[in-house]
Amino acid sequence: MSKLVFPDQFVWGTATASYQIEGGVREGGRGPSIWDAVCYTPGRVLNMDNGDVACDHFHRFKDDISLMKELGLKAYRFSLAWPRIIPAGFGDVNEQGVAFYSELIDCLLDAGITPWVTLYHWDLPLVLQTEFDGLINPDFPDWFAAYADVCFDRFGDRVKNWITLNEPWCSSVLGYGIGVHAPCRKMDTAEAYMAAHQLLRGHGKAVQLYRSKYQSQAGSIGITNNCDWREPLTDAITDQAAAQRSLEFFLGWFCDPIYKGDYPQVMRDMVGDRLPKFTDADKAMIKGSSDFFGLNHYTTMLASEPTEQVVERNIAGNGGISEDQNVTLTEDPSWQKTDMDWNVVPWGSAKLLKWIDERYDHPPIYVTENGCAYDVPVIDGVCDDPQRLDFFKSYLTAMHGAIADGVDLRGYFAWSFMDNFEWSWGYTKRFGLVHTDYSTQQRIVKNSMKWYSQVVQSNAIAE
Ligand code: PNW
Repeated sequence: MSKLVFPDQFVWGTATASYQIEGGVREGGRGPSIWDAVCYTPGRVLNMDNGDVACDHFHRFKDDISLMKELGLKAYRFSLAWPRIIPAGFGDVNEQGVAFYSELIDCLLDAGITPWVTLYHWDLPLVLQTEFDGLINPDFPDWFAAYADVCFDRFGDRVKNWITLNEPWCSSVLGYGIGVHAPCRKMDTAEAYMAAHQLLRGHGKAVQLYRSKYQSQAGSIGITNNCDWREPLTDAITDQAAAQRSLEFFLGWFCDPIYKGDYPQVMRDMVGDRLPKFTDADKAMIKGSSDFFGLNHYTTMLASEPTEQVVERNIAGNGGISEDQNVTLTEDPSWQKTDMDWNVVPWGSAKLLKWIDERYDHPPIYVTENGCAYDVPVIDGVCDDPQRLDFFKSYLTAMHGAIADGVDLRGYFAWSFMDNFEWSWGYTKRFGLVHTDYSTQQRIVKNSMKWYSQVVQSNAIAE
């Protein structure tokens, strides 16, 4: 049996996010977030599920970390809930919230697990939304940097890997363009572009602060963006251009400012005045503001030149603000799908990694999320999920190929450590490598996790 061995020092882990697993939303001095409000608004989340209890990780984090240790996991990416640390968004620090995360971080380090900490994974303190318009307020970067300052100050002695924002594309497009994520705005596409703009400025400001004030902590800091792959439907030059345009609207939107200093030209041309402009000071602050390239990747679509102007804005295919990019997205009927209806196309991940490598001049890349939803029953205490195992095996094999092809991929975090609250889908989509029984809070290690644990421990995939 041959083996695909990963580079030495390759970082292996799993990922979660605060609102999706913690629960304890009214405990420990936590303030409400925009997701608490959305969950209590009829029609927004399937079954009106909410994060009040979730995986009860707030109370069970020690057991969860013991399980990670038992499984030999080496790194763990999780997020801090801003409303636990600064419940009113800015101003007073909630010491109980700081103590909670401090204990969690110590517990990870005691277990020999490296923490990778995301500062913002969508749970904005509610008051920033209701009183100040949230992400579209030009003061957002100041609030975010002040919050980041507290986190660096309190946790930076122990945390050396920081991610400022998780998927600003989702916050902007799903939160403001399509309205399926908090704060569920969808009136005006200019708001989506403004949210993205202030998120990028906030990221830049937090990084500037970290690099100037906390240099002695000697950590690294970056941002995580999400992107699907876009494969041209045909070889036609117009379809190739459509695929490229779609990638620039998806990933270039957030990464061109960071690696090149401004939004992609195609976006400036097609979005016009609704796309905000960076000042020279913003450009200088944002350019070069990521020590590594954080990538969340889930699926692939086929892209082609539309026969008529796209008018419908649709979440199907994660098309973003589709009418602005004017690309037709389709799928190959032979592709398998996960419970999210997302296509399983492992080679798309290798092509995307190569595209990033070329466009952004060979950055060190960490895949900070990749995974799939499949609902598999537990029978006699066993959760046998071969589809998930195949998903991880095929994607990791493709990514290994990208490394062989020269891409500087340095780490991989499977989404997710355990089944959890899947945003507007509530608890109906199970992404976990560990099964969560929501009635008993029992964790059951799925067979895919047993396999992944072997991969992590051997730094290789057995073919
Ligand atoms: C990511 N899309 O969300 C998030 O970072 C996780 O919190 C989430 O649980 C996971 O992926 C699975 O969904 C995404 O429409 C949500 O392109 C939607 C999209 C992408 C990522």
